[in-house]
This record gives sequence, C-alpha cells and structure tokens, in this order.
Amino acid sequence: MELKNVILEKKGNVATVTINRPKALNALNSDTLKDIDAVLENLELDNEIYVVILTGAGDKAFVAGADISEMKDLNEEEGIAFGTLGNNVFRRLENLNKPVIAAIPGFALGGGCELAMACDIRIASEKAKFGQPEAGLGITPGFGGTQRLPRIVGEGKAKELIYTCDIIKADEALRIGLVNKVVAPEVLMDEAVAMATKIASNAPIAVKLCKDAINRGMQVGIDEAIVIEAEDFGKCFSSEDQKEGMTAFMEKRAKNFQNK
Ligand code: DAK
Repeated sequence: MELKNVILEKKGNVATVTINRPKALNALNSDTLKDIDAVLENLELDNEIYVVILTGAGDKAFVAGADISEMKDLNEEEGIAFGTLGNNVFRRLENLNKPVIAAIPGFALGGGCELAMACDIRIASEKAKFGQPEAGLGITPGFGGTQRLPRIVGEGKAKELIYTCDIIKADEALRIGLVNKVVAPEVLMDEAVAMATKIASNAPIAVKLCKDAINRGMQVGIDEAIVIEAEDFGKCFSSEDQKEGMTAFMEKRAKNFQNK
C-alpha cells in the first residue's frame, strides 16, 4: 500500500491513522481521500486491530475541510466524481467493523468536521475549532454535514451552525454534544490511546456488534431497531469470546479475549 498523505501506524490492537498534509491544514484532496480509503480497506481486514484513532498532523488542524484549491475549478462531472469518492470513504469510515476515535488537535471545518462526525467518538484538544463554513463558499455541506450534525447536536443547533457558518470553540462543541471530551493539547493523543486501549480490552466482536446495532438502529424506527439489537445479541453467542467472558466471570479470573 503506497500512501501519499496519510500515515498508518499499528501498536498492539490499536491503529493510528494520521492525515498528513500540515502545510494545507490537512485539507482533503483526492489523493488524501484515496489514501484514507486504502487504509480503511487494510484495517477492515486486520483482525489484530480492534480500535482505530484518526487524527491530523501538526498542532493546528484535524482537517480544515475539503481542498478548496482542488475543488474551485471542477466541472460538474469532476464535482460528481470528487463527491462520490468522498462519500464512499465517509460511509466506509462510519461503517468500519471497529470503532474509530477522532483525536482533534485543531481546526475541524467543513469536510473536516464531517470527517470527525463520521467517527464513533470525538476527543478534542482545548485548541480545536469546529464549523461548517460551506454556505459562505456558495455550497452546501456535501460529506454528510446536513445529515450527521442534526443527528448529533439536534436540528435547531445544526441549522444555526450551518446557516451562520459560525466557528465554535472546543468548550462550546462539548456543551452541545458535538465532542465527547475536551483535553489539554499535550495529552490529546494519550487520552485517545487510553480510551482506545480501554475499548480494546473488551470483547472485540461484541464491540463491533454494538457499533452495528447502534448505527443501523439509529436509522430506523424503534420496533425495527429492537429486532436489529436482538439479532446482534444472538450473534455474540456464536463467538468464543462470549463463552470466555462469562466463564471468566464465573471462575473469578481475568478474561482473555481472542477476537474469535
Ligand atoms: N483547502 C485548501 N487549502 C487550505 C484549506 C482548505 N480547506 N484550509 C487551509 N488551507 C491552506 C491555506 O490556503 C494555506 O495555504 P498557503 O497559503 O500557505 O499555501 C494553509 O492551508 C494555511 O492556511 P491559512 O494561512 O489560511 O491559515 P490561518 O491560520 O490564517 O487560517 C483557517 C486557518 C482554517 C481559518 C483558514 O485556513 C480557513 O478558513 N480555511 C478554509 C476553511 C474552510 O472553509 N473549510 C471548508 C472547505 S469546504 C462535496 C462534499 C464535501 C465538500 C465539498 C463537496 N461533494 C459531495 C461534492 C466539502 C467542502 C468543504 O469542506
């Protein structure tokens, strides 16, 4: 796998994916989207990796949006191709078969805020800033912002942020529920690794099925959602880790999950 703008590191059961274009504040151009796609394919198939951390290189930005310099001269056909590539990557990230924690050091704007929202959990540095500035550029958010932001913070607040293009600080993002946690910049990655490690200590198949049940259940009514939950619950019982988790409890010993 040859990557131009993304770094993939694996340590134990945790992988860290770093978007690495700090001179352009990690803006998402086509090459970067293709790199993310390739990395997600690799991670999907890696049974040793239980949790993924997604971050941006440098201390200034997570991702400052889709690359405006690349987008500005696109014709209609190229615009569709760019949007399709991006949307496929974002859906793949959202549906990855393991949790993804966004560790957000700085700007998460436009496509960057949308990228963070496609992750399961968001941890922000005190220096992070969030916003959907698209309407000020003459476009609508195109990587799920109009859909995921209202689902996360509620319709009224999402409309306010999208219509005004306001940029909000980390403490406000925490207050409205856009991020899970705000930490000092120097401990951002430590906090992300600590949470990833804690998640990775639980049964990976169960965690994966929890993600599936939440993601699919959130898209349908409660009656259908409960059926999805029951199916995923049932699937746990064909895993060795379910036997191990419950046997370890009964035997009062530490559990030893194998992702099987
Ligand atoms: N694209 C390209 N380059 C960017 C960039 C971006 N989004 N953001 C920053 N840069 C570049 C700057 O041009 C500058 O490059 P040089 O001039 O040094 O070559 C470098 O990064 C450093 O930026 P600044 O000099 O501007 O740094 P400041 O600290 O002064 O300002 C800033 C930081 C984040 C406030 C500012 O850079 C800024 O406003 N950036 C743009 C933020 C923005 O508007 N983001 C939203 C982009 S629109 C679609 C789906 C999705 C989308 C589009 C289509 N389809 C389905 C078709 C998504 C759209 C977006 O995300």
